[in-house]
Amino acid sequence: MIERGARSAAKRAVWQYCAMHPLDPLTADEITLVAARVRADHAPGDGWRFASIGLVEPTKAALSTWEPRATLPRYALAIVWNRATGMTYECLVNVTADRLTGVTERPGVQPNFTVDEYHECDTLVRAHPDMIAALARRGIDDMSTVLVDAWAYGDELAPAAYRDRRVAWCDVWVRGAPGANPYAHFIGGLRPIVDVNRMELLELQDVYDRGRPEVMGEYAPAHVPDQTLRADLKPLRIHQPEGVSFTVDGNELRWQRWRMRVGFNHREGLVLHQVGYEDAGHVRPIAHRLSFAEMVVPYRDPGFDHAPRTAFDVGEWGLGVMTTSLSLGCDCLGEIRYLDAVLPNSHGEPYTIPNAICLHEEDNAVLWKHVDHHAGAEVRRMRRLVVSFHATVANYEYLVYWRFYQDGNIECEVRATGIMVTTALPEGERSPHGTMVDQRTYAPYHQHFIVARLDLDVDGPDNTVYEVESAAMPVGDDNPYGLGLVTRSTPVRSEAASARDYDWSTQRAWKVASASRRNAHGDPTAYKLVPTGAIPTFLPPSSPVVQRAPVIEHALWVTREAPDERWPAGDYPTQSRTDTGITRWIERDRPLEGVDVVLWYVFGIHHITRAEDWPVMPADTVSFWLKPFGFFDRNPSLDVPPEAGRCHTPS
Ligand SMILES: [Cu+2]
Repeated sequence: MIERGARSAAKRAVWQYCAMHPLDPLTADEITLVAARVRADHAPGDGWRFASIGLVEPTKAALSTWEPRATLPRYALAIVWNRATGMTYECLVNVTADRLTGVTERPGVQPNFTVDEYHECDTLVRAHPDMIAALARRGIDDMSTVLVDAWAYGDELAPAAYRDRRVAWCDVWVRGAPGANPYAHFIGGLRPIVDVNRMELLELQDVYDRGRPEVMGEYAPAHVPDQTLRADLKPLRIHQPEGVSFTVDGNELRWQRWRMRVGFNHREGLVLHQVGYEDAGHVRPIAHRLSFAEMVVPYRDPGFDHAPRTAFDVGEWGLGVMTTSLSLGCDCLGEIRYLDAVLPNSHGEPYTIPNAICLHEEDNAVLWKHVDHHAGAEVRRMRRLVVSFHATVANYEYLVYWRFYQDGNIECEVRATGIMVTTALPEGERSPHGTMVDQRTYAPYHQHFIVARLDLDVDGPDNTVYEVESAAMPVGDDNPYGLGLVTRSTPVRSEAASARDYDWSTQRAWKVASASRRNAHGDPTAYKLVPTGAIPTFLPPSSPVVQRAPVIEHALWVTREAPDERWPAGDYPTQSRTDTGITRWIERDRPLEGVDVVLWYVFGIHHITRAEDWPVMPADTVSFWLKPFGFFDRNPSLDVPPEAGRCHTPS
């Protein structure tokens, strides 16, 4: 039997289809319908949790035949597990027909952790007598000031006795005062280990007590002692008196010549679909899908407190799940349009994240300019469209900005901010693995690897990726001064050769070229991936994190597009031991020339911690670019008009 409330949700869901695009995220009614169907036909009772419910996106072939106001069957994938047995199931639901069409058992995996488990774990540990006693020995007796942060293990780093369980290890933090920052005071040497299926404390590791140093780890003005806020900032306001220059129709976004669809899911957060640029009356495709498919954050400190600390923020938790609401004038400035996001909790019930995605325009100084001594100056202001979202992952924030420019450039920027993990040291000691940031306190070094999944379709799906490099010509009769510079372009012919590294000495980049279309100058139309932000791993191949996520070992991977190849560190990186993602896929060595390719670009922040990053980090910024490279015949922003009455000298 299906619940009564779910029946009306099902009816509403069906009525919505006519107005929907096949790539639109699942609605609250659809999530309710899917959860009810899965509960009715497969996962009854309270002993089950939903790890996720997400849209199964239609294939490109299906999308190419779709017409507005027609209906493509909507499918959703619900990942559930039985807490009693620990078994995970993938349930495929035909949402349009309200039918469970398939169930796949996935033994030996752990699905992503859920927010419900995070909160239940915190509540459990704080109420446990062993924990209360351990903290009392450290002089902490007000458990309302304590915060317990659950982290997922890599299999090899979990205690052997617990590896077949769903197990979390926890950080313990304490606020200096009610309402103050919990991440100011790390209780080192104390690690609760929890079976989150049974919600049972398995073990409380208690290996040292260094007391609590007198740190100033507060950032909110109410808790920062003896601080006077600056008084010399005059208001800076952005006004667009005639409104914004973009339109939002459902999830379709149009701005200047750009077209795209905005999507969202629990794992990747923001997803951009069908990104194209209108040129001479036709929308030319550039990307079918852009998203972040994984983040891997290994801490580079082998000590007790940090050895298991390698976060897979996309696969273990989900950037969508961690997405926080944005507020006007704080997160985004100016004339803003927001989109809400809808996700399920671990009971399959939908909830809304209001203002999850921000859409706005920004002025970005000069687009192009020339001053002619006779004709005067021509200047154009650069404007960009920004699609952004923010994720709060416990102590850390990731701010993600996709920016679209009038000259065809796409910039993807990530800002890391929030609060670093810190650890107390014995008096007079320093750690070789971190930077001193406060009294006998250091912040361990760590790295943030982000894997962007870039399903580019440059003038259609049939593309070839070229590694492009610069080289100096040898000195000779035709190059007497050694000035000759040439470029070379080498196709990435197949997946076996697709793991590529950045090379500063050749200014290496990668060009994604159409196999069929050429520009007016005879060159293939292309976009170039400009590999800023690539970082090396400094990890031996034997390291557990490399075993789990070898994707981080190279800056670029290229694969043949396959709808089921979405997660480069595997579908289930939680408690994983080895890679089931990208290194498995490329074993097939599929040819890559003139086919539908996906680029996996690995970039990030090599975070050698600074004193200035404490107690709250000024945003650290990293980005990469996708730039048209012969995609247009000339500067496509020649037609950007001057600002009214300015920036232009009439002749
Ligand atoms: Cu960092």
